[in-house]
Amino acid sequence: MKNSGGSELVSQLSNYGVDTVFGMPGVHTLAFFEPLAKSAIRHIGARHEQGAGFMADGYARATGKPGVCLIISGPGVTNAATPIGQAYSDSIAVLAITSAIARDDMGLGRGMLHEITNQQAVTAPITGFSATALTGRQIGEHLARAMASFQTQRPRPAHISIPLDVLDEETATGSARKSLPRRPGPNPIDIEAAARLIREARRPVVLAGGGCRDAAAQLTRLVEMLQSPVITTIAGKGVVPESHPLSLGSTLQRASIRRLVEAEADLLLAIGTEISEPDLYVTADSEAAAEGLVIADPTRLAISGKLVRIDIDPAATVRDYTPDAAIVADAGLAADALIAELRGQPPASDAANWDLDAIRRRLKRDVSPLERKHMAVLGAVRAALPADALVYADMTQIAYTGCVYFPVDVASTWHFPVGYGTLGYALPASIGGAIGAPGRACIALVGDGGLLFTVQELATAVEQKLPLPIILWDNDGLGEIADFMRARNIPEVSVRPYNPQFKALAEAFGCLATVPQSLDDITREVRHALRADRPTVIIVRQDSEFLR
Ligand SMILES: Cc1ncc(C[n+]2csc(CCOP(=O)(O)OP(=O)(O)O)c2C)c(N)n1
Ligand SMILES: [Mg+2]
Repeated sequence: MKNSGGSELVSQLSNYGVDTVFGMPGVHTLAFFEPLAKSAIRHIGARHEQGAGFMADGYARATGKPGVCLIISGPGVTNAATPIGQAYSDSIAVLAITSAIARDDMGLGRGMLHEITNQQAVTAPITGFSATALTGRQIGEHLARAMASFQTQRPRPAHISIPLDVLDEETATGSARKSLPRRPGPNPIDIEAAARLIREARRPVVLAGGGCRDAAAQLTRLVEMLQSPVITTIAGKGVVPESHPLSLGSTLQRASIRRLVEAEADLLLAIGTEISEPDLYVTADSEAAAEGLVIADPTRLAISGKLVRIDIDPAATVRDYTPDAAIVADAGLAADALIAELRGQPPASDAANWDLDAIRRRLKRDVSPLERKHMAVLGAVRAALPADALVYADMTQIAYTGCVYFPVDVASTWHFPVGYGTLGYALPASIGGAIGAPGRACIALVGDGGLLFTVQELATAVEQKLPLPIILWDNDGLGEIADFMRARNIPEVSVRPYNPQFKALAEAFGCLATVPQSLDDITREVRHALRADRPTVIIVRQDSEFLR
């Protein structure tokens, strides 16, 4: 049999260890499916390419391997653009492989089926690279580049377009690069400079971001050596266990922590974080919180102490702030190098310089009545979950509270679409997570507005027989936007949309569905759902009697 472009792709993916792809077939991708059927790679069919992209994202987060989606040209690409954009802002290794119109038709605007005159350009701004394989040989070249970039750099999604004629054309068999390099370590001169500053600090604070996801043990050792409080961004939630005596959790959004970072720390050690805008939305103060207002415009940190930044992405070490020392390296390798450097001459910083218990008490006090409701529900959910459970959360108010107050002790378990902030993430991403890590508890946490963005993927979850609890926070509308409108005295517009009967909807898809009547009920239902042979939609109404 001839080695077509389609066969070449499938055999290369297999050689890189890809065993699962998410997608939606079409006439343009038939050339993928012929070899795929003969391979060991399983194809998980989604109900929309947006779902397939989020599933690939959720799979990548659960497994640490690239998440692959396989979709058609044109509308497949534009439908997948949103999850690709999300993976870009959250640094997730998503590989989108799509067909494209034939080489001879490119750029002419001939009205071919699924035509985009410049498909590669559609995903260029939301990928590390978007490339078109102009020959069969280039399929392997672009794949090698994608795999190497996932493993060595800040992971960004990649998009490889393969023209129809290249998919069908005979091509030589290429080889997958088996020995890919790993992420680079730090320059010793930079480590020395950073260590000098750290030794001089009395009250250093560590801010750890999503770049530390694979460096939990090293980060924890570093923090213990510095005896410094550690705060994480949302993407970094759990990289040091939040129950650790030095952890202040993912709390940068709280005014008291903001003050601590800005004014009380004499050195901020920021590792694997952009210190990006979504992490800087701040609860104004406890009085405003008591009124239910938890929104303040994000402003940059006004750092008064020294700043040391460590990042794999050179741009992130110098952006927005002027660091006193900057290190370009993998977070874990840099932490190890700092520990080794400081061991000879340990720093004088001491956790006793902080009253961490008082800070924690204040964090617990500074919550609005609505956040208290969220916390009660989140506590009931947490009680049903093992420490390593995967939680995929959507853009809903209960998840915003969860970003701060859902206790997380294991890195890479709280997954929230932080940067791009797209609705509809949680359900399909949790499907990808459940498929990637079948032995682990996995849940989705979603609002009534967000669920309707990707609700059709309930069918995928049923088909895959996933024991997936989907906790639906139902407040009859777009609660967050309604609050923003109210805060600006705008009359409510389109924030109280008509909703379906969610229980009937879930059951129509073949899910189990339940409306808990108490917090204990929630815990029980989540436990039950984790043992079921299909997904369970657990509807928690904000106006529930038991949350009054
Ligand atoms: C794709 C997309 N469109 C619009 C928004 C703006 N947005 C952010 S939160 C939100 C409300 C979501 O409603 P729901 O899921 O019910 O959550 P709630 O705020 O009510 O808890 C909207 C519309 C968004 N984040 N993403
Ligand atoms: Mg809502």
